[in-house]
Amino acid sequence: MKKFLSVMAVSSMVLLSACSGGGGSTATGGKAESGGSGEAITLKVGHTLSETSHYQEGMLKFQELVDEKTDGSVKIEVFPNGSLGAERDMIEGLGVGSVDMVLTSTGPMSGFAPEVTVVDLPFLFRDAEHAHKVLDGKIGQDLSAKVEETMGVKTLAWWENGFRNVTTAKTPIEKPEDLKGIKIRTMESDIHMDSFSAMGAQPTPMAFTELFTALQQGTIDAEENPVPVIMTSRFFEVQDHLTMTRHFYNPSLLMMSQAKFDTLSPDQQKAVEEAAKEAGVYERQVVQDMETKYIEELKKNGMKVIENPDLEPFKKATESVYEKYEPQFGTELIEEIRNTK
Ligand code: EAX
Repeated sequence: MKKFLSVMAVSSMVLLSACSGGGGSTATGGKAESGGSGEAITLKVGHTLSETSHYQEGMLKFQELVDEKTDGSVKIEVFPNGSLGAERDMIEGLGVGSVDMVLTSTGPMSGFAPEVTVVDLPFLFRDAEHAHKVLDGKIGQDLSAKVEETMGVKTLAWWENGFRNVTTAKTPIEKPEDLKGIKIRTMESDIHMDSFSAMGAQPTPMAFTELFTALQQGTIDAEENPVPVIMTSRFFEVQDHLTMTRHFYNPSLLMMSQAKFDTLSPDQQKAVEEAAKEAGVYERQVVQDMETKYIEELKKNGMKVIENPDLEPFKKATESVYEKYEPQFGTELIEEIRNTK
């Protein structure tokens, strides 16, 4: 996969630089300055969520920080709403030069860098603080390095989508048995699909860009997402019930085309990486604030919310997923994640 991505990237970058007169910049002092041409380098970043989402809030902060840290020599152009494609398309685009950056959930990554999907295991993280400790420590660094090695991309920072919860059109979900036979959309993630099969549901993998229409047409009964997504993508218009199962913690990765990253000066590279990390800390706080605020908003918009379901039956129902995936990830890594304090 890496070889394919790098070959495609080289050919497309040659083509692109021929069109745009090339980039490259020398930098002096603490702020990266524009290169010989004096023109700013513009980096396009795509994500699938709306302009009011936590991803977009984080992106606006990232845009501001990059402009500031590079003294305007690098500009970030944000494309929300899947306007550069669904997450899988954008991840593929990194390798062929059609997309400079993508902010994606780890869900669709199983087709590109399966090692990173250990974070997608059900009920693996106690809370957001636990997840941040793991991702910001050696385990998160190792996972990012594996993504770079496997895919030939540059990982800039861990951001956050949040803890995922089940919504349904008509059926309140109080226990796993209530999911029996329910057609639920999942991300294109083997672990997520296996988890819902284990709970008796009928998982249907689908890109986020198709989800609202599928719910509206009733081709699926249910979906699962963090509260900020349910609110800002207006799923309350097509889903009546929300149960705070928090069954998966869903991190997001801000990734960049390696070929594009290599066109930046060392100072510009450092500035972009710093901005990505600082904006990620900001974005995680936005997620927490939105989760608190939006549960009440969702109730006001007519959703019936089960806020504190008994999670033990859901955890028990998904234990078989660990039996299947532990050999792939290794018991040691899973235990190390669980025991991170
Ligand atoms: O990464 O696909 C999903 O449900 C994700 O929450 C969305 O794409 C944001």
